[in-house]
Amino acid sequence: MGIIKPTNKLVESFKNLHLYHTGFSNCAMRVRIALEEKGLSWTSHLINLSKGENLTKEYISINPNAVVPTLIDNGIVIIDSADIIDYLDKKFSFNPLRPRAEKDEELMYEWMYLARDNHLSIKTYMYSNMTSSQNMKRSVETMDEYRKNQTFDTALLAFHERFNSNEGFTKNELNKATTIINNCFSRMDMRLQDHDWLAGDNFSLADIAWIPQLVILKVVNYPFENYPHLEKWKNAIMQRPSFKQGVLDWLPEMKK
Ligand SMILES: N[C@@H](CCC(=O)N[C@@H](CS)C(=O)NCC(=O)O)C(=O)O
Repeated sequence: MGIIKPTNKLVESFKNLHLYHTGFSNCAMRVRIALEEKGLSWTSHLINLSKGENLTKEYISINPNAVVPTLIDNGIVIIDSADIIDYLDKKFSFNPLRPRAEKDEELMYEWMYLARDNHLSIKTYMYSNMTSSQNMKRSVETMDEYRKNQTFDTALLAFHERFNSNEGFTKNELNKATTIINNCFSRMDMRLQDHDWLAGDNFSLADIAWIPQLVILKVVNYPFENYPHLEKWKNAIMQRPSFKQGVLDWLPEMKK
């Protein structure tokens, strides 16, 4: 969605960069990695998703989708992780995170949007496989309130309706999500067979968009052994200081 006009006027007075985010959120990881790669300093506002802090009226007045991340740049509010990292790279031209050749840049956008647009498939896979997911079910009252407030992201609302229903996701829904994810990783593995990075010759927003998906899917033992070239790519990214600063430092339980 990019730049939006929030109903919350307070954030419009914020100076410099502020990020509303969550440690274990793939979308927020993207933005933190991009901020670290650019060498930008920023103020952290942690949102606890399991306590429903994203569902409060106050947060919805900043981000109408009731999701993290949200970036504020000197009062300008930007939502959606792909749009945020693109905004950051365009606004701060140093340490560029995009290929120079136009056709490689197009490929970068293709990969980046693919990661963003498959978010609900990954979420379906995660919620279906996480042992703790039953604790993530919302109460009837919370869902009633959410239904009233979630007027923007109808696909996300439908996801939560299904997850919080008595039946949960059907086998078909899980199979569909798994096939989408498998197809993405097969394509990535094929590209990485003879390339170091997803687009162009250097690390770019495409790689930043995808690495968090591997981080979270690892938690539910997604079978990455089926994609040998992804492993080499993942290891190279994990060596970058931005991975430590943007991912591991926010996930103390994963550092062990
Ligand atoms: N397309 C959005 C998706 C954002 C999103 O769904 N964020 C998740 C965390 S990764 C969230 O806040 N979920 C809260 C919820 O599902 O209610 C983006 O890339 O920023």
